[in-house]
Amino acid sequence: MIHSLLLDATTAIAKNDYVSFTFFVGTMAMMAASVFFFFELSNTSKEWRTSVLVSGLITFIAAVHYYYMRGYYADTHESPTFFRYVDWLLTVPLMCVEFYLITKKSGGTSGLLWKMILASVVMLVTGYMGEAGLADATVWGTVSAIAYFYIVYEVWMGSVKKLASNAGPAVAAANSALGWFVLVGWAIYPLGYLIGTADGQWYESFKNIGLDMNIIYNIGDAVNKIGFGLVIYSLSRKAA
Ligand SMILES: *C/C=C(C)/C=C/C=C(C)/C=C/C1=C(C)CCCC1(C)C
Repeated sequence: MIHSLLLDATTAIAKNDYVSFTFFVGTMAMMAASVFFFFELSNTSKEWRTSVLVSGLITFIAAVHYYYMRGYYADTHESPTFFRYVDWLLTVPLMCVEFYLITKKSGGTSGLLWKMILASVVMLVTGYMGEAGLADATVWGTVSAIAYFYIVYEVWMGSVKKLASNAGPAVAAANSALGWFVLVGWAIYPLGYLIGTADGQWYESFKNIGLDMNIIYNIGDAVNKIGFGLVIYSLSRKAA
């Protein structure tokens, strides 16, 4: 009785359905991380409170989207591309805000923030057009990648890097940790995109070795959103 009630309320996940499983675990991880960041706000110094709050907002927005994406996938077994990109359009600009907040004291400007946000929006809107099949996936994926490399450049070699170095060793170290997330962690996404938009023989080969775009995106989101938040959190403890 209780068993069947539970099955009604929560679509059962088949044993080998890794896509559904990662949507489910992703939802829980984002929820748990949000609770953590929000509760820690009360013992975070005033100087870092906004940064930790933004970490919590990023995982919270993702938690809500994951809740929907999990349900959408369970019902239709199709990729929730639209929800996915709405999530990213809200959370990736907030990740740019984190760079602004940690460099503000050493001269980070809103002009630089807007350039980063603009690059992230270009990266995501062009990526969406390719992935949703509204336009050529290779052409728009390439445009998206150029915008992505601009963000990598800013964080590794550009203004963000310089400002972070001037803000002292704790901020400089946090910026290079975030830089690794942007360079390696974010590179997970174009890999998912290649798999999701591949056709013919390529598509079959990816499927055969069990690679699926949604699994890759779900792992990427958990690593990047929670990881980013934890870098900011530990900065808030070191440089109190
Ligand atoms: C929390 C969500 C994050 C950090 C999402 C990041 C997404 C990307 C870095 C996506 C990049 C893409 C390319 C560089 C080319 C192909 C299209 C995209 C949008 C998958």
